[in-house]
Amino acid sequence: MYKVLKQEGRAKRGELTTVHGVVQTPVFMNVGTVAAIKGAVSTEDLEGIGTQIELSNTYHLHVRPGDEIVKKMGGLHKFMSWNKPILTDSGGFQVFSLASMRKIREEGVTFRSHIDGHKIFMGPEESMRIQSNLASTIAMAFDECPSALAEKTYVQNSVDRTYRWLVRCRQEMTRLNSLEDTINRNQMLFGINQGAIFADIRREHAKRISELELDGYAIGGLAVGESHEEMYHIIEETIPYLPVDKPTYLMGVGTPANILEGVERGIDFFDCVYPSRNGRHGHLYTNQGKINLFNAKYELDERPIEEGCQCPACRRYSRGYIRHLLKAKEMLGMRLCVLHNLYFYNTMMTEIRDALDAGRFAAYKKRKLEGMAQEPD
Ligand code: PRF
Ligand code: ZN
Repeated sequence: MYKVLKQEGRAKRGELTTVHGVVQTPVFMNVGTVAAIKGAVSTEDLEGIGTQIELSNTYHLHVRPGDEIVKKMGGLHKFMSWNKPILTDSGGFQVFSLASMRKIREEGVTFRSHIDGHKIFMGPEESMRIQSNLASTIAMAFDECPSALAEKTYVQNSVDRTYRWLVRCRQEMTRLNSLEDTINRNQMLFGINQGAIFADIRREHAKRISELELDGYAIGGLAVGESHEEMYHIIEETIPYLPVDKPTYLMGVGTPANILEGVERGIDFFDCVYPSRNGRHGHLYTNQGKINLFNAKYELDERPIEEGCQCPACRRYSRGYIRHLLKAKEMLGMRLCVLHNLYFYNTMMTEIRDALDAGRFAAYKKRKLEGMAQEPD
């Protein structure tokens, strides 16, 4: 059940109640593709930095260790020891971005595993069955994410097929949720809007999927090569045609600035690999802009990554020390950097929710963007 608690323009402050607990939105989902947060971050760490919801991937877990194994281990929550909500992406996007030799037909997609090259078929029913075996809180519909460069007729045909796949997803999910031996019989289903950069296709598709009364709606197919301005424009064109009383999710986005712009346009859920990926490379977010700890100027820097930050890295360690760990390729260096970045994202989301609660999101956004645009010392 989802409730809008407060609105400021199109921006929503919401609350999604699930069988695994309540999610306060807007929220950032910490990405654990293979049921692991890269950078040696444990689920206990996630709890410590205020993570509300974790994201994993159908495709990766199907290939390894196998969704049947996860089911036998009691489902993803028990398997990875995380009792808060988990959203699983459907495999659609990963098949298109990772796997090789894919062939798309009405039934689904045939492709080769990126691990050992064996042939796999995945369609809407397979994706739903895998996600049901994983027993995530929220399952994503199986979609095709067309390239940002695809021609309009290709995109129109693809989106029509993605719609038919969604209807099949919903039917299969209803069936799976009615089975005795399904672990999470309350699994939710989010539909995914597609249409590349064609506003008219996006709008039509948004209207059609809204009629299906799903548990939530994602905007997919963005942040795949188009400009930020184009992405913001497409969100503005699409959101008015999705139900206000359902959560919205902007898939795979993005930078802190992208998130602030997304919230302003009505998005509830975000996920992105940036905080963990950048952290592993010593690129750190601060309210005074990004810093790169590999820079020689931090060698004798006794300050924490960010003054006043309450993350496990900043509470104890200096920039100079963490820089040394990174240069020595010690795992602790990466781990501390990832923890700081995830803490930065989660904290920003708390600030966003507080600002929305207080009816001062616009002012908060302006101040935050100005701070982050600085050149830190
Ligand atoms: N579809 C799915 N997952 C996704 C995307 C999509 O379009 C994107 C696009 N940014 C990220 N993850 N299923
Ligand atoms: Zn910190």
